[in-house]
Amino acid sequence: MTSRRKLLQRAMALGLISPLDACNYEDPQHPDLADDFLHMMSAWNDRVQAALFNPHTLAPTFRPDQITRPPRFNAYYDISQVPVVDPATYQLELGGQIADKSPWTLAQLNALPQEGQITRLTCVEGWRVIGQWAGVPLGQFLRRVGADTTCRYVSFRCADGYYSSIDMPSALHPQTILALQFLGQPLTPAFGAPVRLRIPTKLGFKNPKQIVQLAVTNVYPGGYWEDQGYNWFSGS
Ligand SMILES: Nc1nc2c(c(=O)[nH]1)N[C@H]1C(S)=C(S)[C@@H](COP(=O)(O)O)O[C@H]1N2
Ligand SMILES: [Mo]
Repeated sequence: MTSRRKLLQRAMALGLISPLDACNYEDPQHPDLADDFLHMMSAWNDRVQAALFNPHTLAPTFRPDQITRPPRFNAYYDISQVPVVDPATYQLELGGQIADKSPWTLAQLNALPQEGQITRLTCVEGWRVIGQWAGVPLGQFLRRVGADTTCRYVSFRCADGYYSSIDMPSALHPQTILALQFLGQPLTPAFGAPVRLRIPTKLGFKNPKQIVQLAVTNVYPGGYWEDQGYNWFSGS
C-alpha cells in the first residue's frame, strides 16, 4: 500500500486527481477503487509514453564482440515446452485493416529485403542481453501488403498461444523488424522460429516469438502480459 500511497500523492501533486478522488481511494467500502485508480494511471502512462515516443530516435546498437553468449531464453513456460512450427508449411496469416490478406510463406518472407541489427533486449524480470537479429522491416512489410497505417495498433498471435500488440508509430519505426534470423542463422524454435518481432525500442515481452498471425486494427488488442497488468506501451 505504501507505494500506491506514494503514487497517489505524486498524482495529486501533479494535479492529475483531486483530493476528493483520493478520499474515495481510501474508502474501505470501495476496495475496487485502488485497482480502478491503477488502471487509470496505467492508461494515462500509455498516453504520455506514446506522446513522448519519437519515431526517429534509434535504440542503441552494439559491436559484434558485445553480443551476449550464450543467449538467454525466456517465455511464460520452460524451454522444454517450446512448440516446433514446421517451416515448410508455415504461413503468416494477415488480418484486420490490410488490403492484401494473402498469407505469406517463409520463402516469400525470406525473399524480401532484409535488415540486420545488434541491439539489446531488456526483460522486465531485470536482465538484458545483446543479440543479433535480421529480417524484414515491419513498416516496409505493412506498406507492401497495403496495411492502413492510420490505424492505431498492430497485433500478433503466436504458435504457443502468446499474443501482444504495439502502437502504429512503433510498428513503423525503422528498427522494428519481422526477424527471421538470429546470430546469422535462421531462428531456432526457442528464439522464435519461424518469425518473431524484434523491437528494440520496447521491453522484451513486446517481442512476440513464433508469430502466426499479424493484424492491423483500431480495437485495443492487449497482450498476454499486458492483460495481467503490465504497462501496454512499455518503451525500453
Ligand atoms: N511466443 C512468445 N513470445 C514471447 C514470449 C513468450 O512467452 N511466447 N515471452 C516474451 C518475453 S517476456 C521475453 S523477455 C522475450 C524473450 O526473448 P528471447 O527468448 O529471445 O530472449 O520473448 C518474448 N516473446
Ligand atoms: Mo520478458
